[in-house]
Amino acid sequence: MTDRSRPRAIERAVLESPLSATWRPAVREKAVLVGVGPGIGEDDLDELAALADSAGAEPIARLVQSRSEPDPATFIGKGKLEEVHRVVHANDAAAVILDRELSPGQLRSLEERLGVKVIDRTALILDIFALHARSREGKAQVELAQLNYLLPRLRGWGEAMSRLGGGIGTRGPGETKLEVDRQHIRRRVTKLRRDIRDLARTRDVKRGRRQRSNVPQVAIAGYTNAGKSTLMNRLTGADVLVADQLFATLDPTTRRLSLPRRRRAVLSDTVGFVSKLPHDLVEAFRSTLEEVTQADLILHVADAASGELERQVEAVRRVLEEIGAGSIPEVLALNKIDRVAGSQRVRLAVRHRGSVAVSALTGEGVEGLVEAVAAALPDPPVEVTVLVPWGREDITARLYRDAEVLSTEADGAGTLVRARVGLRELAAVRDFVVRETRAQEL
Ligand SMILES: Nc1nc2c(ncn2[C@@H]2O[C@H](COP(=O)(O)OP(=O)(O)OP(=O)(O)O)[C@@H](O)[C@H]2O)c(=O)[nH]1
Ligand SMILES: [Mg+2]
Repeated sequence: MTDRSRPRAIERAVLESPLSATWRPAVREKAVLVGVGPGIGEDDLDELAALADSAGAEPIARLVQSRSEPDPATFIGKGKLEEVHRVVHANDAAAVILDRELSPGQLRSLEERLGVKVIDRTALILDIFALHARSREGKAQVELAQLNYLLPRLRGWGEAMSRLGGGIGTRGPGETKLEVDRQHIRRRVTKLRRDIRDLARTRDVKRGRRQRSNVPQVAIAGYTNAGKSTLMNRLTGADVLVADQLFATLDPTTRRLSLPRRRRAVLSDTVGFVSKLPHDLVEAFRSTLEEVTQADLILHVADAASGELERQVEAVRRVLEEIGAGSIPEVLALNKIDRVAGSQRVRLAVRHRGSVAVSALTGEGVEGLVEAVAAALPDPPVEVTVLVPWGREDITARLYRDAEVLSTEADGAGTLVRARVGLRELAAVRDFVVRETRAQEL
């Protein structure tokens, strides 16, 4: 909960974003944070406070209610509702932010009872994404997710739509868009889907080119704010934006990574994860998240200094499963180790066997991490020339199936096949190899 003003870059992005037509806050809006859950404590709202801060709100109070199930009508119970009302109006807060996704009905009745804007966790995250999207693809994806969130919450022309007037959690389709009906929104959704597909195709072409070049792909994945972009910059000299903000990075960046023994890989940094990542966002960002599903290796960056480390690691693995990247090998980097005491480091090393402790900030442990990445990558390809004797066409067929055949040429004793093979295929054709070059400049 800071009172620093909104960073300039973000201010600019807001003004430029087509989605923010109505949003011109002169000051950070005060917001009251509310959490509901069994045994919940105020500390459990740390992340919500960081999210609120990243969305440009100023969290001024935290109220929690321990109950196993939220109230079906108003989410929080009656007594707590009165307390929230009191705190909101005593402090002149402009919004109440809840740590879960609310049903459209709950949202509406809470808003009616509290007399201020009510923002759920999903809307808040969508809001940050809207602030941080830079590329055309990113903006289209965010808008798609926002509209899908909005659709079931629209109740025609009247009150429901007017709640969308400016402010955090509402930096959605602007006022001009409020004058359109559901039908119009549906048409827009269809168009956005098509645009996203086309934009993703362009990226696919680039990715396909990289894949054909046989350079292994390493995707950085991790909880938001874990230090993914800092590590990307440290490893490749890229200049991805680093900020103490949640979801600072949305657009994928790809750079070459030099590995020991003259091997190379391609490293990409992309959108971070968070627990309870809104489903609409996962859907909308599928094409961006696919960068991760296509990787040969996932470099999972976690914030070792966070008290929530274990839960965050779990949340990331869950999203990876959900997008179909669950079986890709992973190297776990325990980042921000500069902020972890010695005794705790030992405990972490035992708990996360095979992980590498690093500090993307100071560079500590980064060399070891690069070694670990290189060791975990698939075998480097080797270029060979094989003399396949007459009658052993099965070998040629195998090379066509499992390797990349570069050329064939008839020879007195058989066929000379030049191919790029992995180490396993190399072992299989070992007896027939007449020339071998380790492919170093791939
Ligand atoms: N102390 C310390 N801080 C770090 C380290 N790595 C990153 N940070 C800080 O953590 C914050 C987040 O870093 P980013 O690199 O933007 O994190 P990210 O994972 O890319 O975050 P998003 O793109 O927002 O999901 C910044 O303030 C960094 O300076 C580290 O090793 N040690
Ligand atoms: Mg980042």
